Amino acid sequence: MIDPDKTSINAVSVFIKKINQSIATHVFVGGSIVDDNKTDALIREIKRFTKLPIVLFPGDITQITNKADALLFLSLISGRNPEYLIGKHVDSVSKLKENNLEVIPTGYILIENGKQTAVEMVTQTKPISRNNIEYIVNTAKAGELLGMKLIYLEAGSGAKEPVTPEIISSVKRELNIPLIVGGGIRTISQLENAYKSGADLVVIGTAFEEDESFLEQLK
Ligand code: 1GP
Repeated sequence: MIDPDKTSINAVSVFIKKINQSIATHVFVGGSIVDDNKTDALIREIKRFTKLPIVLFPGDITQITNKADALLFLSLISGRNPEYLIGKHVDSVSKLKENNLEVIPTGYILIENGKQTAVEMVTQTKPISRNNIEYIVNTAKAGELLGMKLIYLEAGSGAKEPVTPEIISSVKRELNIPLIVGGGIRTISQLENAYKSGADLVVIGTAFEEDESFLEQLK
């Protein structure tokens, strides 16, 4: 995952070449707080260097751009803020009608990780306690029953602790749709644990921002 607010356009070519040589299968682009138009310019540059699919992970409507291939249409189903459950989605429709993005309805579930995250601050919602596994599972299942095509378990960018293997395996056992896991994954063993527990896709952002050589370990 690349956060347009933390990535300089000049650094894209070198970084994307490392991504191409790694096991990465998709490039996610997005962030909780991003200046207008940065996403569009960044994706244009990324596309010059890779054929991997570019998937928008937007914190806001301004980040929607037809330069990407797909959009995670995120509904924050762990929270109870109507704006992030359906409001922003309604507001984005005219923009979505103008372009050919593949829109993927995604149940986005924020799980408490030991410190407050940007998602929590921006959306003014509380994460679900990591100890309340039954509630996390039921939230994910409710998302599936509502017709969502993906569930994303999020500990939050830069999380102290990633989503635990127990949470991932409990959710995966009940789901018939793919499961994405992200937030706070900084080591190969955390990455392997997430996949072994049942994640279909694991998202990494901060670890690459802090140390690009981590990407070189993922060949
Ligand atoms: C954030 O899940 C992603 O939305 C990635 O988190 O930046 O902690 O890797 P990190």
